[in-house]
Amino acid sequence: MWDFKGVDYYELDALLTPEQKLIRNTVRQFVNESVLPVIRESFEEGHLPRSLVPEMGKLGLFGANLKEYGAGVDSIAYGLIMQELERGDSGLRSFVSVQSGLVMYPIYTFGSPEHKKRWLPKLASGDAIGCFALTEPGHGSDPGGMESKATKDGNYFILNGNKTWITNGTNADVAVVWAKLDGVVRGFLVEKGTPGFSAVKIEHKLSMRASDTAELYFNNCRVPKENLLPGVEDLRGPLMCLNQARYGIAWGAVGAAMACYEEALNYSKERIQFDKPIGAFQLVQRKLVEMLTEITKAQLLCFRLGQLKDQNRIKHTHISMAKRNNVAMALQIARTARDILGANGITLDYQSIRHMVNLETVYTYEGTHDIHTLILGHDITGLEAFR
Ligand code: TGC
Ligand code: FAD
Repeated sequence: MWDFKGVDYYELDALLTPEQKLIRNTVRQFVNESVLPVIRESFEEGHLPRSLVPEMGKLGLFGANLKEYGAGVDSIAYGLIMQELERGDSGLRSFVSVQSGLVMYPIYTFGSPEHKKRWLPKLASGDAIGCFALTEPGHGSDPGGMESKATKDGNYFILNGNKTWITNGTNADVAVVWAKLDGVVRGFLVEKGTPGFSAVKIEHKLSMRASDTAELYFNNCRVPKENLLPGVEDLRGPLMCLNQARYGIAWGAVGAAMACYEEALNYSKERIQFDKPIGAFQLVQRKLVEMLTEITKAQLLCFRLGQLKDQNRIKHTHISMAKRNNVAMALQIARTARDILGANGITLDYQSIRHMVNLETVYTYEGTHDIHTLILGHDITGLEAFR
């Protein structure tokens, strides 16, 4: 394994504040010292490296961009955290994306003062884990068609329905569940152990193996009426959460791509064929040059996206462009890195194939590549092509 030096061809470091660099370097060191030594085993065994959760809590990685309950870092620093985590493994970044963008964010933004007091400190420290349940077996790209339903019964809501592909579903102390109440999408906080709520781990995944994914069942599940998120109605609620997580993915994908590029570059300088390092062949150089160029373009996209977010000028379509581009870019780079590594590239002794298979999930979740194409197509033409 080679030491990771970072990929910064256009000297973007010069544009970072000392605080942003410090945060990036701290997470980089955490990934080198605590994540990389254990990630292969977790991936092979097919579970989240749970021992890292308290450490990430201590580092302030959960809800890092939230004021009062988190460190309140700016959007570029938040993105750099995601980049470094995904340089370790997409599963780890997923864990933090869900905890921060999909659980703490909706409680912070739409929750009551009691919800915030009860959950945010524990979620920030990692003493509690959360999950976000939007997708259903019959409604992935089209969450507006969801069938999960809540009905009112005195001081309770009765929840019925199934959710699937839920990251952290089996580990979660609290699930942010989206279901229709009188035909309108609403968010409910469902606590572990609530009668009628169960979670079953999805086995045999070949991607995101270092992340736990579950199916959730709500069978006449009685949720106290205070657990309704009061601050939002309609699909806007989950979509606003997705904006936070998709923003993190755009940065995270750059991290995965950087890991693969560095691995391929180092390997190409050491691997000898036809009496020369393979990096001396024009075809390999072209692949490396294309990888570096695409990473640099993606870094610039992220940097500007972060500025727009901090200036409150970001649109969800800006985020779609960066998620769509950067994940496709990272997946292509992971595949090319795997190719440069030859047969060695198919083993977990190297990182590229682990990133490659993880990125297949990232390409699909949080809006598939093609759904983001349609979101952007809609924005620029004014013509909707979903239906
Ligand atoms: P559509 O009519 O296009 O939009 C409904 C209204 O919402 C507005 N809107 C948004 N607002 C804020 N943020 C966004 N991202 C928004 N997208 C759309 C839109 O402007 C409209 O507003 P208005 O005022 O005109 O009514 O809705 P639609 O029913 O046609 O559906 C399209 C949509 C947006 C749902 C679809 O394009 C989409 O995004 N599908 C993807 C679903 C998805 O991303 N699911 C993710 C599940 S969670 C997950 O994957 C977690 S992975 C966790 C991990 O990291 O491990
Ligand atoms: P579908 O929507 O069935 O799409 C299948 C194919 O059809 C795709 O290629 C898609 O682009 C295409 N397609 C669909 N509609 C159109 C259209 N209108 N035009 C053209 N093409 C179209 N969800 C959560 O709620 N919470 C989570 O924590 C979560 N974590 C996940 C973790 C993992 C490991 C995975 C794999 C998924 C996770 N998801 C989660 C679910 C994820 O968000 C969905 O898988 C995703 O939204 C796509 O839905 P689908 O799989 O049902 O695919």
